[in-house]
Amino acid sequence: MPTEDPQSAIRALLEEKRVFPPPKAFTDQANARDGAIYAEAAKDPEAFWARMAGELKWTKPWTKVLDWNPPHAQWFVGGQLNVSENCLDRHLAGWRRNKAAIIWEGEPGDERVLTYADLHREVSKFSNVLKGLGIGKGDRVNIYLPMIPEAAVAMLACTRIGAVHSVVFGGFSAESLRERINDAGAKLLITADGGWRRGKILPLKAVADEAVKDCPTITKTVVVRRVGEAAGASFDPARDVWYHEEMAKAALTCPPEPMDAEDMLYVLYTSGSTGKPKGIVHTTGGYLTHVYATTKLIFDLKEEDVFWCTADVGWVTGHSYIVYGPLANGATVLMYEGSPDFPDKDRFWRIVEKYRVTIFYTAPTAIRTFMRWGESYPAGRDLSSLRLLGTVGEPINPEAWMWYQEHIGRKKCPIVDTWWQTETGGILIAPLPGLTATKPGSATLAFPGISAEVVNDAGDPAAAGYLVLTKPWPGMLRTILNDDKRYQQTYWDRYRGVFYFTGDGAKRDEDGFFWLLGRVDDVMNVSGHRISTMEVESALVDHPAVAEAAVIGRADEMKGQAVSAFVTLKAHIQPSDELLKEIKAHVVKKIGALARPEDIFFTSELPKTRSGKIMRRLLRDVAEGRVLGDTTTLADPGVVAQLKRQYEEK
Ligand code: 6R9
Repeated sequence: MPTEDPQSAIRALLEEKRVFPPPKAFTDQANARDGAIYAEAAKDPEAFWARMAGELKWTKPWTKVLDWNPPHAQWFVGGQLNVSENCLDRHLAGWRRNKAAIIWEGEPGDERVLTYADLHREVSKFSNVLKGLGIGKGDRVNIYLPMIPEAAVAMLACTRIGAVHSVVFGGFSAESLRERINDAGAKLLITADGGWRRGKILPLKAVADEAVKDCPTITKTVVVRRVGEAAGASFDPARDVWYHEEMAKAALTCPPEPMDAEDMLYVLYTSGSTGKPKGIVHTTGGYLTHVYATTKLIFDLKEEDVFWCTADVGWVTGHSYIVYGPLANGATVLMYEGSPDFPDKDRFWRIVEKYRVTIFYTAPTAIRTFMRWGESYPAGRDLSSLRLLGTVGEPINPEAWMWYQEHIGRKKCPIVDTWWQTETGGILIAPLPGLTATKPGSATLAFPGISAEVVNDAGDPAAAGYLVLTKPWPGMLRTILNDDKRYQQTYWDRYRGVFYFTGDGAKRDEDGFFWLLGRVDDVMNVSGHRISTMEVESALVDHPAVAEAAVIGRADEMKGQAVSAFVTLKAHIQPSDELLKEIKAHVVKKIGALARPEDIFFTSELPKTRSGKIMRRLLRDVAEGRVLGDTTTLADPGVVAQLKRQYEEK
């Protein structure tokens, strides 16, 4: 049922006035503590990025920092480097060799620590395994793994030999996996027999088997033994090889392949406003520079930190801030396999206490869940090691921000609210924690070297409107795989190739601070996950009983948005609870559990304009219990009034 006041989150953002200057003790030790950095980078962004890139190891220097032919950018043209060499080999010369690179905790409580030397050896060995399986520079490799160190090993091994990885989140269905494998034309799939989630086994291998049945480009599957016998995974000796068996035979060293700065590094699929997911293309030099610099300055990484980003490596946050950003900085990363409430709701705080985590980065939806569980869970654990907190994925409501600051940060940790997208590669808007004052609910200012603006429809600066980026940046997507036209249409046509259109609404306050207000397109944000309304609609109409469907993201206190579906059934089919369950299950089978509709509402008609367009805005009004907006353009205004009556009776 609709919440009492679904717009309250946005209103709270618009009325927020509190300001928290950076704590002096933090500023005194911060990586970024000279405020001149903003002006200096604004004056010459290319010089700023070149300085950052210069902290990495290049095997051939670039000849030009930026080559900009709108809407296509090339960064560090002519330069060569290897990502795995920068994330691993570069740290082996001194004492960092035996420093923890990855501290891993499995959900059942098993533990592993890989030092930089260990990780380097595992990655080198797996690079040789990949080569032995016929994978070389430019080949596509699909990764469908749980949160285990092998996920990072597989990604880094691809970068070592110049193969392009495409990681698919372990919660996606066989159909979603298949679609992504085929779009990328992957030759190899790396998966596991299973993974652990809330004490249950995720049957990854079974899903992978189902997917690759129709993947003609896949020649082999590498299977990591994570769960063992209990997973009951099948094994096809003609196609499958065990990771541990291949690793046992592999040579210990593998020279890193020199890569051009603009060689493709990875593809990562994300939802857009059509049904088909987009393969976002990231390249080597600019991306690594961007995630290296943002990790160093926004997360203030120091040698002794333990950095924990709770995202899954299947999302961009995991790529940039579990693997590439922190490892390029030589940091210690914590990786956790399972759920925050298993075996109990203090699991995260036990982990912070156990490993003395110093920097903690999570999503607002998780913070709201912790709030609901109550402060006794964090209060019962020693969180004194924490010194900096971060959030990402959706706007944070001021109430959750304040709770985070008080109950997790114990009022001494700055909070960095970081705005960015799969497409941007790395963070673009966020405070520098030693320099920027924070305001609860605001992502504050553009990162040095980044040019962001809020504009109206005409493209003129406005106090409220659309967030755009007015200059290219090193981590930006280069194109959409196999669809450069869609790249141009989605991001650049709206402002004639001059601005990058983010798809987010935003406002700017009197201090120039950015306040993100959510998506303005047909993309929903459910618990920080991007889902397209069209994708869910296609899954719904794929069910034999469904005639037509419209999906909206309804405001939800915990998840940010919840998937709400309006469905008309084919003639002679009667609505029932049974059918409702069946249709929900169908969406899960088509896309994955993350897209399961929270509610499905059967209706005899959908509100449409005279030209036949479904009026989603009105459906949102109905679902959120608002007074109905303008219905004059409707073909039959009675439909929506009827819907509203029905909905309220439910
Ligand atoms: C990194 C990531 C991107 C969309 C983006 C926006 C929303 C992300 C946010 C935020 C407000 C923040 N978003 N961070 N909104 N404040 N700090 O989440 O990538 O999955 O591609 O989602 O998420 O709407 O456009 P992705």
